[in-house]
Amino acid sequence: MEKILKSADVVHRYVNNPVLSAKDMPYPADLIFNAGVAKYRGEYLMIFRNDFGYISGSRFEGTSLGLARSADGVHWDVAPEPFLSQDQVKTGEIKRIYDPRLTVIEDVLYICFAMDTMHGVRGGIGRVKDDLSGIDILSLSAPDNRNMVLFPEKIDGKYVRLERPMPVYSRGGDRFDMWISKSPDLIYWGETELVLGLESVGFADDKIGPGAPPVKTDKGWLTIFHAVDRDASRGKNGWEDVWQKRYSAGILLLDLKDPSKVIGQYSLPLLAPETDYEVKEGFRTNVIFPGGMLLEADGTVKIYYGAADTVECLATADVKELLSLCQAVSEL
Ligand code: BMA
Repeated sequence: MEKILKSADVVHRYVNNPVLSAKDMPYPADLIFNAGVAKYRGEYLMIFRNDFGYISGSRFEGTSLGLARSADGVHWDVAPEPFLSQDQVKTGEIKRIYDPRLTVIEDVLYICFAMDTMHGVRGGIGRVKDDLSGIDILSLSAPDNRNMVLFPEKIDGKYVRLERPMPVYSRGGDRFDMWISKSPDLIYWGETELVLGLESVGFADDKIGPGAPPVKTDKGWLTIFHAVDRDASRGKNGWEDVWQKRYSAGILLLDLKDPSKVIGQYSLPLLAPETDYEVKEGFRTNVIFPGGMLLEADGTVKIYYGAADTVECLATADVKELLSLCQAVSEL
């Protein structure tokens, strides 16, 4: 029997979702999803994933990253050319770059991304060029690791990232957790520690991973993550022959001074797939994949997420209500 998951009442999906989809694209596009979003120099910027040229099954001609700009974080203008085209990225070794996340630190815009290579998945961090014409890669992890997100400021003099290594042999199959690492320069990473194990998320039994860059509040770092449960009875779902996973979003609070410490966690999903564009329509149904979270001056939190690996969506919540969902860990 399918376990029913529901979104928290405090979250409101934007009524005109999706905020971006293939029909908004001035160049070939099939799936527009899993975007990173930041407020940068007076506007909202979004860098999104575009899988284009559908062939069959889960095969596409390529993946590029696109750029969109907005004055309100809701309505987006797409740049006429891709931000990073497949041709700019692809080499004999590198297959594609995808699932971008954006963080501004000291007025510099950084991008985290996943990179598929012939020898495994690498998590990358790059500096976005001032004129938004591309990126300079600063570091690439050893395989397999992805879903990196950078905190928006240095903590104790060091850059900090959340990440999701994929230790296939020692954990057995998909059983992946959320980790944290620190760096003096965004190049050398260490002091790695576990933040949250899969077993600490009641609505996941497959894997978890960082979602959007954490948002600073006076109570702690508000942190959204994705959580995956698997059900063998799901079978055919979406465009693929078999798709058994479901992706939801969870929320927790990390200690301001020591973000390796979870100080609060909501035990149920914050967002679970429910609407037609999350559950029924699209390439891989039952997917909510958060990649952006922004706190506005009036306390509204904007949450950006890919839905069904097909479109980019927006949901909002009040920061105080999100904080009150994150009960102290000791009370769970
Ligand atoms: C993950 C990544 C994401 C994707 C998700 C659901 O493993 O590939 O890009 O959104 O699966 O298909």
